[in-house]
Amino acid sequence: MTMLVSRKLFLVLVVLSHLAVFSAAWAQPDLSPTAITPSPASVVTQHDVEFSWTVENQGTGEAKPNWHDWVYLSADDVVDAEDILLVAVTHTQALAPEGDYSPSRTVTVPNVPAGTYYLIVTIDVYNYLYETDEGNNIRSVAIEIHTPDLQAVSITPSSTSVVTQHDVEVSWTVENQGTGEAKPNWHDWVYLSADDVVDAEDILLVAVTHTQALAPEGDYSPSRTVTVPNVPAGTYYLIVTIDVYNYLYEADEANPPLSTTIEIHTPDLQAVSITASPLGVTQHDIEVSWTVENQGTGEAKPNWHDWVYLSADDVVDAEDILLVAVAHTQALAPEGDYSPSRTVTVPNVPPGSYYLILVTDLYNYLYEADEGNNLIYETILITDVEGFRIVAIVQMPNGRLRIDFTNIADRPYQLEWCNAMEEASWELEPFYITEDGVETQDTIEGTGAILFIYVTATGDRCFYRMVAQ
Ligand SMILES: [Ca+2]
Ligand SMILES: [Ca+2]
Ligand SMILES: [Ca+2]
Ligand SMILES: [Ca+2]
Repeated sequence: MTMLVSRKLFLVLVVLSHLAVFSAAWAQPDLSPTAITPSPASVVTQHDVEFSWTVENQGTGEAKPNWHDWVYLSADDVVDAEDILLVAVTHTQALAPEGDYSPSRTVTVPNVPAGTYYLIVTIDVYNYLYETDEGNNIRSVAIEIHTPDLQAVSITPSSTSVVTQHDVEVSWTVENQGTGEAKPNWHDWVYLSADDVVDAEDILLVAVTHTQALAPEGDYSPSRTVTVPNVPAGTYYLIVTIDVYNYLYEADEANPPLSTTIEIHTPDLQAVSITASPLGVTQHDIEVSWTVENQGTGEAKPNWHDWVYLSADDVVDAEDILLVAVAHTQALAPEGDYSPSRTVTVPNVPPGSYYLILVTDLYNYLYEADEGNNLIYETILITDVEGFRIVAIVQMPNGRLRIDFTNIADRPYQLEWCNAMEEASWELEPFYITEDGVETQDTIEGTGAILFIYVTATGDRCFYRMVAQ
């Protein structure tokens, strides 16, 4: 009896268990996306957006991994080849009937023109899962995408007439004329150009990195002080280019660089003259004066230096002797000039003809319209005492020697002359000064210890000297 009951029960259990296996074999999953929550629904290119989607297993069977969810950005609500894959998620965990999952992902909004787009979630894209309903695996939601559009609207120098090596302040204004926030970083560059087009010859004046976002309709107006580069005088262009590296995706990338003209002037120092006594005596002082003029169109900005050399030729080189160095610390306006004078001692050089050379801006601190007119020279005859005592030197024509005999012992004197246009050789003038007076064919006047000797000669570069032996 017990055995029979047990056998019947066993059969029932076997049948039931087969039914269960049979019914389990027919239970299928059915995944379906039920929600997409973009946040916010209005987004901006290049900005991050976080969104999530919910998938439910609406079937009666467990969804067995793996399957894949893909999320597209699409211009319409249908997935096609033009769409952009934003997210691909592989599911490796089973999902029981009535179970769900809601992954969340942060993606960067792709560079697409502003407009209405769709986020499309597709479930089990490879169709690994056999589902009771394969037609409910796609869900889409509209999303508004905005883009920024930077546009330079003005560029203004502090002065439209500037001078090389001088400072100028450059200001410019940029507006975001797009519908989305401009996300940093981007770069503004300002060039100096010979024309209104940026090319390899242009000089970069300013580079500004923007690290702050700029909202739609927002603007900014940086200004920078720059030094006008060393370029020939003329009309130039200041050009501002925005987002030079094109880091920003914009509604209009063709916004042309903005430019404005600027007049650039340059100074031009010219060595105009150098003047000194045409005769110098070693170890004796002479006065040297010179004139420098700014013949350029721009102010010469200090500092620069004038150097006066004594040279055996008309070229400045290492052998020359620096007589004077003057630093100029004041600006010199166009058409302005200056004429310094200095007393210098003639160095101990062999007698002969020399050159006094003036070089202005020798170190070339100043950028000038003409760098080749900075040198001028004058010849000078240099003599030495050679055991004689120089009593006086006078330049002809018609000079006058004023001689104070009180300081000269009673000894022979000679009056000599030379023509500095030729050689520094002294000729004996055919007259002598003695205790009895002066014998000369020229006129001599004087009383007491002071004697004036008037001499006449031709040529403006003849010299007389009175020497005592
Ligand atoms: Ca489905
Ligand atoms: Ca851009
Ligand atoms: Ca010059
Ligand atoms: Ca110069």
